[in-house]
Amino acid sequence: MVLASPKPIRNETILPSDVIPIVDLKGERCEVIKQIVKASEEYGFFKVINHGISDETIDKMEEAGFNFFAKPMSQKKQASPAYGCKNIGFNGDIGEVEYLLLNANTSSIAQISKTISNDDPNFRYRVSSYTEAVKEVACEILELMAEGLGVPDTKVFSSLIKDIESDSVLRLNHYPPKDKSHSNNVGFGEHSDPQILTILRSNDVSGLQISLQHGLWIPVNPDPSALCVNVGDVLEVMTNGRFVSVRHRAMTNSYKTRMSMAYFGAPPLNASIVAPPVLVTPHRPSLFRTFTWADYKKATYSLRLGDTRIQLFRAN
Ligand code: GA4
Repeated sequence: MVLASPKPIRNETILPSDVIPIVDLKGERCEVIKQIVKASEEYGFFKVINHGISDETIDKMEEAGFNFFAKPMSQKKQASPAYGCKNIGFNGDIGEVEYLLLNANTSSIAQISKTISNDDPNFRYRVSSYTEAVKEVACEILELMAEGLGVPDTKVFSSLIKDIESDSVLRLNHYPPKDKSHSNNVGFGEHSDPQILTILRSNDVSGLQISLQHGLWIPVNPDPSALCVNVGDVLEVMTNGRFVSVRHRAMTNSYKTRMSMAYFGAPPLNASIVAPPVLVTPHRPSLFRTFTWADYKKATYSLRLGDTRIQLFRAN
């Protein structure tokens, strides 16, 4: 068996993975808040353990995902546009990945394509149980973040993803192994997530890497019992640049299939994206102009995966 060690591509440096903060959500509250704020400022990324989502909820979601991806291609394609293979977005980005991209608000889950749910009658239930549970964790973390930043309304971030109109999505990414001779070992290329907060769970296969600066990559050790949390562009804006939206990518490996399940917590389309007043001071004036999530989403889809769209919304 060949073990997955991240391959440096071009002149990139791979740093050790043990620098990634791990936050025990059942730990002492003040300590948890401090660790989350520090990790979000320094890396925009951390892992959480003791998150409270049951193994059953996770395993059933994962099983439903594996069952779906095991179907013949002709059948999977019937679930398009929720299903996609290799094509990422609409502007020519390609990766060694196939995926299901599902709208994560309750009414949309009820409408998940018949192609998927006719074959697997439990699919909708599994998606809604997993999504509800992961949304709770996202809200808990966002409220701890707000408290740690001294924002009086600690629900200022979480209320956006709790809103019934929230534009959150759930993405299952399936990365089959690629042998070493394969020219491209990038599963999902370098990018930042546009939304507020991403919560990602993967099976025990490596592949995820985060970037500190261009060319400095840290592999994230897989831990199926932990959740990876990353700050998205909207949270960088809403913290007036205190938290950083981390760039990351997923590599394929040559020995085992990787599957990740990512929940992207997003605001409703018409929500205004603006930092709470306490985070805008004469010393730290607003770095960004006010815009809506619809404006940001439109810019996101007009650009390539690796583009840094947040710059377009900087204040002058
Ligand atoms: C990256 C994060 C999420 O997976 C996603 C992706 C979206 C897509 O696959 O449709 C995007 C990508 C992601 C950012 C730039 C645009 C949009 C593909 C792409 C080229 C669902 C999202 O919200 O943004």
